[in-house]
Amino acid sequence: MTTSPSEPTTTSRTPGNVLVIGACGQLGLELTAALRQRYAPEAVVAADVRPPKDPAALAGGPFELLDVLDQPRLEALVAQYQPVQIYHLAALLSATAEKDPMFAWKLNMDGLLNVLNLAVQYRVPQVYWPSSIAVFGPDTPREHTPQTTIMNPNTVYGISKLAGEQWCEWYHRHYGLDVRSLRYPGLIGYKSLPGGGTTDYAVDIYHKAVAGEDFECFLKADTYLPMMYMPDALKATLDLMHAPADSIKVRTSYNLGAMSFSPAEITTAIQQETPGFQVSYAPDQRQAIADSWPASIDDTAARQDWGWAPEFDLEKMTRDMLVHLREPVVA
Ligand code: VAH
Repeated sequence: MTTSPSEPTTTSRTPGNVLVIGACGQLGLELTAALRQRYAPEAVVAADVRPPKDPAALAGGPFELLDVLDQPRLEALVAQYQPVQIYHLAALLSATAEKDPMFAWKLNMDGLLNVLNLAVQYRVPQVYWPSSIAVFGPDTPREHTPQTTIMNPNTVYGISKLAGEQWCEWYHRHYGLDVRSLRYPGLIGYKSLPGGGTTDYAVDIYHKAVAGEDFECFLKADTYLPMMYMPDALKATLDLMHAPADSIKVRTSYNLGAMSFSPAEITTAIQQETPGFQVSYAPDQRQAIADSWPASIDDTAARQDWGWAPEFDLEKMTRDMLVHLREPVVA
């Protein structure tokens, strides 16, 4: 049962311990690697409810089994490692959450509240928690969606992310907790596979192209969605977390953009590099989710407050993805 934080626990803090919860997910694997490059590898503790499929993926530093709903276990890890940063990524994504709404709400909400309460109790200096463009809904302006606008998400995932944003702002205002957040678009990378999202097609399509197979897309050809290459997402996350606290003016979650494209456009970009690659379209239940989300994002606030600037567009991302996916797998 989630409880409010008890009296802060006095702590002696070894510099640099970082706890990544949900480290085996698409973002978690890459963010853990980036943090281990930035900090001492042994100081970045990867945690997830099950070990990584590939043991080598997180072999560079400590790994702990953790179900973020197991509050005593989470508290034991926070007390043991005394993190100066917690990155709490564990959640059910949009498509999966629609299939198990009550567990999705429990994991996405109680998991966040467990982290926020322990961060206050153990005086963890910083917390990061990802939100999503899923917080917007079908009556949100779809083009250049503003930072502050109509927000009526109609997915369980979006409802939980919108509620989570409000909790983050409350914990900042009520306890002074330095919790920061980004509304990620669809994330695309070659080092890890997505799981249960509506934007997953944009990763799967590259794998099919490299395998020399045709691809069946679960969204319509003209479905525009905001997307971002993983190196840009990692840069944004670390830039946000290292920005001076007084530059962070948004304590719900920052809009974050880089590019928008449709399945037809990413197909054309891949065909420039992989002639003959063919895509067919078979929209499924994820089409309705995609149709409720913005087509493009206004991230002026992130650019003004802490200097956000993306590096990758569709063509540059496509070249980089295909080069890396074509590299021989080192046994
Ligand atoms: C999803 N990849 O599809 C996530 C993301 C904007 C989409 O939040 O659920």
